[in-house]
Amino acid sequence: LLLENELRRCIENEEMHLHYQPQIDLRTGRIVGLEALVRWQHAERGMISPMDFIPLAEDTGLIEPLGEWVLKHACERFQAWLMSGLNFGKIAVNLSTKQFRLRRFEQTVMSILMETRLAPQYLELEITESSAMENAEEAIHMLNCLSKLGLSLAIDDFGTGYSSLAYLRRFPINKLKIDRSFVNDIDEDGSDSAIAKSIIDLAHNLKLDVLAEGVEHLDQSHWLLSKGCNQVQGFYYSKPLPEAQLLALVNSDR
Ligand code: G
Ligand code: G
Ligand code: MN
Ligand code: NA
Repeated sequence: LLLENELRRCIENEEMHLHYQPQIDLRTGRIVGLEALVRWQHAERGMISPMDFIPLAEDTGLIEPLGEWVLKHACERFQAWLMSGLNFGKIAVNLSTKQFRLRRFEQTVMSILMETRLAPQYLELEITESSAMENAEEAIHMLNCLSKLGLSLAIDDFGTGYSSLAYLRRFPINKLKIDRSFVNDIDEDGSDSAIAKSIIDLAHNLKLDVLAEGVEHLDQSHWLLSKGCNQVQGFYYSKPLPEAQLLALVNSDR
């Protein structure tokens, strides 16, 4: 309860932060997107992981204001960067299961896009595979509403859920993100690499982009490139960074 009250207060006082992790096009080596990841820097407890407070927020209804704050802040920052001549491609925002199922959620997204003046093609929303497959008919409806706004949709943590391929084909999505558990030992030719290869092929057959998460070594990138993976994200390229460090990184590149 204590933590719940503090979470409420922190959302109200905007004591949350976003970090941004670059997404890289494997062929060109260029940044083509940023994933926004929320951080809660607690005065006494230190950094609290979203893995701990997102479930809390979902159980207490705080996911609605928290999710809106994240989305609005991400769109606002991205638009500010565009105005200053910095184009990172897209800003990807994670949606929790409950948040994505909120009634009229697409209206919330539309209002935030209008308020922040961000053109929808710069926004990508990520929903996890398990959240998409839970009540898939309803998910298809929601995804269609979101897709009509002109934004992109990605399926996160792909490979860890139980996808029905028949549903997957009906989702108006643009990208599959291979869960990082399959990327760890990818260059060792075991079952993980077989799964990763299957996801890459599946994505291409469905005419989707495919991004591998959790890339920590150059060898993994080489393997992924050789199998036709489009994009990568991971500590090898950059960990999630606060805005100042992100801007320092791109400035040092120029
Ligand atoms: O960034 P980190 O590895 O600590 O993230 C842990 C988990 O929290 C990941 O599964 C990530 O998708 C999730 N997460 C991070 N930021 C957000 C957010 O803004 N909204 C939701 N729903 N999940 C997030
Ligand atoms: O579930 P989702 O894919 O949104 O989770 C993203 C989380 O993965 C972030 O919290 C981020 O800190 C973490 N992450 C990003 N890159 C790497 C990586 O290369 N290795 C590991 N172990 N974690 C990563
Ligand atoms: Mn994600
Ligand atoms: Na993931």
